[in-house]
Amino acid sequence: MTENEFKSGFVSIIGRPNVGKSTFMNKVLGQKIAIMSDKPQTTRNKIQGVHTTETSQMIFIDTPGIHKPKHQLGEHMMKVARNTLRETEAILFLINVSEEIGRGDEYIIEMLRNTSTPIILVLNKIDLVHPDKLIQQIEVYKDKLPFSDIVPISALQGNNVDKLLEVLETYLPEGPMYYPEDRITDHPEHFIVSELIREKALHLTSQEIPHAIGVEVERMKENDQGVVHVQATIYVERDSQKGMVIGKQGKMLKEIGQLARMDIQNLLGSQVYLELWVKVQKDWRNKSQFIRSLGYRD
Ligand code: GDP
Ligand code: MG
Ligand code: K
Repeated sequence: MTENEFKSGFVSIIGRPNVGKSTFMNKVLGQKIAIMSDKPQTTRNKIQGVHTTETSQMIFIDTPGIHKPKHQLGEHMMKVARNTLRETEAILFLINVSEEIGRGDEYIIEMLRNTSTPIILVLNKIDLVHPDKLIQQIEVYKDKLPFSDIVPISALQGNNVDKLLEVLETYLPEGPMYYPEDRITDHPEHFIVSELIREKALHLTSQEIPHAIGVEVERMKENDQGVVHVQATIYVERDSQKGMVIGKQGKMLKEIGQLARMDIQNLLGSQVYLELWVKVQKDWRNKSQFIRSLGYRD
């Protein structure tokens, strides 16, 4: 008998204002709010929350720039939005089923037109309409995009929200628990950013290093020009590994930094200045306190 692997991944939420995105997130997160930061936004690509069950973890993020009228949307933001959509496992496109389709909805449909990421149409506020109306709305929307699934819900009353989460889980690949289950933090981005850096370091360095690498993001701060300054440390166990991560004349570290920076920029929707350090911390894997400070599961 094989045991099913844990699944995890990112999910983007899109919908014009007032369709119920926040209500949906609140319903999903319930009392177990893992991540909901009301801090001034350091990034435009806000993590809305993390939903963890025994079998999966979904990280919900919103899509920057999606609510803005086209003329206000710079090319850069457009690109960021597209990248976000491409890099998530699924897109939840929320509409308000009690209102006729409007320009805001049409705009999002246009934006989603050439996305290869699975799109789930979520018809919200079913508590406000007669079932006939719901069927009518499905007719209006169903051919506008090749939706992977269509799920009616009431985010406010909670109807069918579990079903939506079940559907969503089928789109997640096998993956780690990115956030400890009970993590409460104002800086959820730190952990994801550290994972991105770790991934590059693992990818570029030789076989013997991987498990000895840990990454801690010490600081992320946006300046007045909107550039996010990220300071992070890559931890290794031995001096020899430090040498490998840094590379000849710093070449390896530079490459890790360049690749990670691009991913972080896509994630945050901001320009990023990445400062990377490498430190030897002997036996860091055995120090559970230390591991926890890096955000890993024990
Ligand atoms: P957002 O702008 O997309 O985040 O929308 P909000 O979550 O702030 O919701 C906008 C309004 O719609 C609020 O007054 C919510 O209470 C209401 N709302 C959200 N979901 C539902 C629903 O399923 N049914 C009803 N009747 N109202 C809802
Ligand atoms: Mg909202
Ligand atoms: K943020």
